[in-house]
Amino acid sequence: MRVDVLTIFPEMFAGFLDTSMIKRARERGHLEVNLVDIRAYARNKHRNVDDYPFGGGPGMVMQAEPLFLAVEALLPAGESGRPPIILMSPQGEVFNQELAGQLARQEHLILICGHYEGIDERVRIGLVDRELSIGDYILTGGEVPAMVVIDAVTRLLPGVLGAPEGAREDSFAMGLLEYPQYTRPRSFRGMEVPAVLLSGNHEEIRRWRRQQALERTWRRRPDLLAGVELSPEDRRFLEEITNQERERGQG
Ligand code: 9D3
Repeated sequence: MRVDVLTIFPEMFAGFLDTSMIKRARERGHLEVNLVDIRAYARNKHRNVDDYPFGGGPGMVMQAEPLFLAVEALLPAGESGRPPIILMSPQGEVFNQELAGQLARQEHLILICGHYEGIDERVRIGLVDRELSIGDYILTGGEVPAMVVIDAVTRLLPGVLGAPEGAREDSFAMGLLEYPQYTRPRSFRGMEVPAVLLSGNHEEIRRWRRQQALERTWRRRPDLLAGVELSPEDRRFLEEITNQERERGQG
């Protein structure tokens, strides 16, 4: 997959692109990230790409023209089909795992990182196909959100992760929070590894992990349970803990 990133801060991406899974995916040819400095398409000699808002008001607005020129330079005439042009924006649809899966099927993406107080509306009207937010909090710009999207999409590209992880996500465990994990030593500062994990009884271990994942999800993220397929055994277990909780509440 190729991802073009339009930004006025390309240097923000250096550490991200040269570390861990993203670095490996690039080295192995699964991912190509092309950083485009929007200022290279500024008309004025100071390379400004923002201006005052028509109608007045605080702050500066990112101009339309440099973004149009930058995108047009990426799309040589005659190339069949046009990649999705995505604006990272607090007003966008909230990015999630399903959207990551959709984007991972594309051969080419263009991500635009906004800055300043806003972007000239004609970028939305005449250039952008969709807008993505990464959640309801205010950041200083679209660069970190673009890295979030690239990270989540890259690990879904064929060949990027080893088979075990891919298989794990297809499994019934998908959609629940993770069960507690332990490694050596068996005893650490008075905290013991649960005996079931040392028992060697794989059916018991599987059941314990499933129940821990169910209970954790029920307590912390009950909204996720709606999207999970529950076995009759799962339902019995969840009923048991809701009953216990009710008794505790009354007692
Ligand atoms: C202070 C200006 N804000 C008015 C209430 C609007 C605003 C403009 C630009 C707020 C944040 C930003 C910069 N953020 C992004 O470009 C951004 C973002 C985010 O802030 N949160 C979650 N997802 C995203 S995607 C892009």
